[in-house]
Amino acid sequence: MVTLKMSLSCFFLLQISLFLLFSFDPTNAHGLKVGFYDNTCPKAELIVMKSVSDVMKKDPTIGAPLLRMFFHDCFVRGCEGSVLLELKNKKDEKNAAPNLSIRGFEVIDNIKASLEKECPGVVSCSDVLALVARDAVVAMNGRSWGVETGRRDGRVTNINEANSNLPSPFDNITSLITQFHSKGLDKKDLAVLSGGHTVGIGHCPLIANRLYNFTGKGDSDPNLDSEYAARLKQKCKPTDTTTALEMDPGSFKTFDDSFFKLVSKRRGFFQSDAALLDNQETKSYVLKQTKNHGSTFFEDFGVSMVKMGRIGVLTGRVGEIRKKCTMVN
Ligand code: HEM
Ligand SMILES: *[C@@H]1O[C@H](CO)[C@@H](O)[C@H](O)[C@H]1NC(C)=O
Ligand SMILES: *[C@@H]1O[C@H](CO)[C@@H](O)[C@H](O)[C@H]1NC(C)=O
Ligand SMILES: CC(=O)N[C@H]1CO[C@H](CO)[C@@H](O)[C@@H]1O
Repeated sequence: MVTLKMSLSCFFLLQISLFLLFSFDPTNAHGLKVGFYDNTCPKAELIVMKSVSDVMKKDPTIGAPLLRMFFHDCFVRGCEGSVLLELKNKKDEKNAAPNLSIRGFEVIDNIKASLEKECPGVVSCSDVLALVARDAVVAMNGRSWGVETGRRDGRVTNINEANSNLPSPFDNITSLITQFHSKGLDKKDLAVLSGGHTVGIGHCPLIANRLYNFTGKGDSDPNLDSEYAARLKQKCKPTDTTTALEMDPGSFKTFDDSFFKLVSKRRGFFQSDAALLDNQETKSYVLKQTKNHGSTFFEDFGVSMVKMGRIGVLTGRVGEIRKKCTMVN
């Protein structure tokens, strides 16, 4: 009897300590939730949404880089705001080659300043990026989703990590799948999130090889529709390093599903877009989105963005709530 009692209480003690262990786990991604600031800063999401909608009225092309910024943040060290940090020696993510063309940092800084006025020290820069990405999509006519918040900001940024963690537009499908997998994202997420290229622009040097010298014999990429290649060649001369083209010509400011129609017609802009046709699963996703009533892209995008938003997050007591997004406290 005594032993039974003892083992029972041992059992409960174990349960309690396990419970404490898990509830104090500082790196638990499940610390994220939709509406994290409902009590601590009830107007936070409203302020972000209003600011994004205001800047996009002035410059509708700013939505695309704002969406891209969240992707770059999450893939390097996780979604912890490191993409925003600036180092005096410039060895930060902002100065890494893949970041060359990211714009809109001042938008984030201004939103953060408004949030600090409303509720000082409460809303993290990494959460601002997550909310801004959603609101930018909505402002470009995309569909909304519930953004999980509760991230805290990291204290480290490193130029080399950006160079090695961000996928390249020259990557093949095997490499893309591996890179997404290493971030906890599957083939469907890869296909879905690539759909982000339905908005925005890309620079000529990133497609010059596809147009002029694909295998080093002065040829073009056989996976690029030749009519489309001819049109791109008129706009991108071989040595042009400055011109940028619409990745989804005609609707590059609208978050629609035409990315998938383009890819299916061998008109994907980058090799990495075209590569989606080289795997059975990503290809069938692309083709499914081109059917009039079969498109699930808009709801899928929100689901995959939430998943991406969980990569390497800091929650609980780790990290900090930065006062200014460009520097650690
Ligand atoms: C699959 C791997 C990906 C690769 C290799 C890739 C690569 C690139 C490159 C090279 C550019 C053009 C940069 C320039 O020339 O200015 C670009 C632009 C862009 N990317 Fe991606 N990207 C990928 C995934 C994503 C994801 C997951 C998103 C968001 C969900 C995204 C959103 C964007 C947007 C919106 C732009 C346009 C930016 C602008 O207009 O300034 N990309 N991407
Ligand atoms: C894909 O790219 C990787 C890394 O660049 C390379 O090692 C691999 O051989 C490529 N695979 C194919 C099928 O081209
Ligand atoms: C094409 O690539 C080959 C091999 O890299 C190089 O020798 C040649 O100069 C390139 N041609 C042009 C026109 O850039
Ligand atoms: C926005 C931004 O900071 N872009 C920088 C990206 O990196 C290059 C150097 O590789 C800088 O010149 C840009 O200013």
